[in-house]
Amino acid sequence: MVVMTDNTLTELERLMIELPSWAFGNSGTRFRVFPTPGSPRSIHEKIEDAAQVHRLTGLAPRVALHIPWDAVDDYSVLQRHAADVGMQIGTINSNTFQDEDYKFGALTHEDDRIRRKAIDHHLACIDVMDATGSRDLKIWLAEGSNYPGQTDMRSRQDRLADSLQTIYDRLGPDQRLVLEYKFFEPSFYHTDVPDWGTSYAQVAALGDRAMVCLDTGHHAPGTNIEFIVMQLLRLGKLGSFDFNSRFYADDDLIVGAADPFQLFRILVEVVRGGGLNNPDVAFMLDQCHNIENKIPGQIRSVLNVQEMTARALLLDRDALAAAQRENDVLAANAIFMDAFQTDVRSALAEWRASRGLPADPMAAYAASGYRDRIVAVRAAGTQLGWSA
Ligand code: LRH
Ligand code: MN
Repeated sequence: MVVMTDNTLTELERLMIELPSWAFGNSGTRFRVFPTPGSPRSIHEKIEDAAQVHRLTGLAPRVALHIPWDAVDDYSVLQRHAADVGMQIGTINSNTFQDEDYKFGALTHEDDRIRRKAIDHHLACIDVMDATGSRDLKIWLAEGSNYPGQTDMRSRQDRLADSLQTIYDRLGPDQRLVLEYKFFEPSFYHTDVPDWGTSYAQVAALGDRAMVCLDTGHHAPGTNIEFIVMQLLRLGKLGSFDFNSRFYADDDLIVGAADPFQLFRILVEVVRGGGLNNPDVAFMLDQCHNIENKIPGQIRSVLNVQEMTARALLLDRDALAAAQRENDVLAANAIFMDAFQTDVRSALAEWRASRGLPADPMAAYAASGYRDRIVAVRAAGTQLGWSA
């Protein structure tokens, strides 16, 4: 059985992963949203489901909201409900990708009325943050074009910078905005924030409380994502992760499921760059469980991040640095692979049990009867999906 050092256990003890409210609702493919029995009918029920993940793993005390999907009349009531089930409300996500007016853009739109509407939506999201005590406003923009010549990419960047400045100026002293990039979809020719460089350029122009959000599913195939992680940490501009995994595009699959080695390599750079348990670098999941049950899907996800973090912490840095200095290529790679190939699962199970948590959270959830209860209780009413 692998022995985990005190330092490793201390770091694992502090690991905190924010859950996306929308992962608990029905989501789907571009062709169909498959309803799942027991799916939540309200943001309150989404938060109750998120609380199950935290109760069984001790890893996920915060849930991110998406506005307007999770909009309510009184956020202090929602916050009290979250507190009642042991949860906090985290990142507030804006949404300018489902409104008719935003067909040709929102924060980049040529029409001042439409741009103002999109800016006002973000200001309303900051009002929500004031009510929930959330620190981060996460902005992902679906804006771009589908055909060359369709639009002027340069002036859109200028309008985007202006819109973001107006939003940034409204932030409170303890609030931040994180700008998420994505290389394509729903736009297929150009995307206004397609890569880390564009997000960095835009947020660097705003100020210290504007950061980059890295969604692991938003890169062109073959991209060395851990290099981007290294660089953004080096620049002090990595604000948050949206963790998930993919085989092809923005598949939003369970983090670590499609490429566990990539997740390991990313977390090695997080640890090396001082990004682990660093309050400046938020860990969040951004996934959709289209065919698998959602709560165990989220449990599996946070356990995958915990497991790969443990392996990254086991990397023998001194031996690696010595081999790197010697340009001993094979030795360096062997040291790196040794950490990745170290099976930490039974040590983690034992450690969970030592902290009063179930050794096997997946089995504990299956045995809890929670699923049968929600299927029965939620048979009536309308399940939530990702539509405004
Ligand atoms: C865009 C995205 C963004 C969310 C959405 C649900 O693809 O990653 O982070 O707003 O998914
Ligand atoms: Mn995302």
